[in-house]
Amino acid sequence: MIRVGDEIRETLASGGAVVALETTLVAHGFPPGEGVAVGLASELQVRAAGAVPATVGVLDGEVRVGLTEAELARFDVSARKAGPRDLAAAAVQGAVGATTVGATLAVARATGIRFMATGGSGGVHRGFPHPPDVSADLGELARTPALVVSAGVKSLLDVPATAELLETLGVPVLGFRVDTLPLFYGAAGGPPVSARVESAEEAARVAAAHWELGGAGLLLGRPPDEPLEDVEPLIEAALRAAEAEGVSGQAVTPFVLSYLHRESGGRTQEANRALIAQNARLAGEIAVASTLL
Ligand code: PSU
Ligand code: MN
Repeated sequence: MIRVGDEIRETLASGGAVVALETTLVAHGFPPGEGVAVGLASELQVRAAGAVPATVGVLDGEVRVGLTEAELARFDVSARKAGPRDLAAAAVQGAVGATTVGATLAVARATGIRFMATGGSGGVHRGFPHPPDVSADLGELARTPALVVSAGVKSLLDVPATAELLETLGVPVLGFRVDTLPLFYGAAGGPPVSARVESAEEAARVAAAHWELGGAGLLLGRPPDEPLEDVEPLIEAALRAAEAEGVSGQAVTPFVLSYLHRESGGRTQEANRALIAQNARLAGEIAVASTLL
């Protein structure tokens, strides 16, 4: 069911550094045709740090760990967004399944990968709508022994509620050289982290200790190098538009991201692109640091 690329399998077997990457942001996080470059840039950043990228997606009846460039290009807007619940059906039905953070973590758990990178993790959607919408990313963080490097939780969500739920689930929320959780585009104003770390090596040591204690996932928030601090009014407008158009469930995040990209004149898109690459680089550095402990 799961096919792991040769380089990734060999690296894992020898205790080397591997970083899992998702495909939902490739297929649904950017305008058509632009996600592939973001995915490739993430892979390059992981390699620049000295680690091996493992991009995950469902293709041709298998869960694939490691994709060629041509394979990555098949994760376009027609791909199914695959959360953890969708992996099996997408594979059996031969669909192209673009994996979320949660689904990528599920595959990491099955293959022994301990690190991944994304833009922003999913969480509790705002206003506790009916029906409630809580990303499956949280459930997988609660059970997968892996560290996820992100710019925190996507700020279109209810970030304080997500932080509380992460605490309930026992998921450490680490801040990379910051005391508060980054807000995806923005760096400031998020809830406090449970611990601050100053280096990739310290993050690797905390993760290793957490796993030794029987813990599972950790979320590490790295603020974007060039944050956008004024996106909140646009986010509120985007969420109102989503509601007015009856957009719900898995479609909300892609709808809001594309609304922001359009209405900000591309500024949120550029910020999103840049922070994904920065997170991939740091995840690679932490994966490498963990092999040296
Ligand atoms: N980070 C980004 N862009 C994205 C995502 C993360 O910069 O599109 C995706 C991830 O795949 C994450 C998903 O798992 O958004 C969360 O979606 P939902 O809220 O529907 O669970
Ligand atoms: Mn959801």
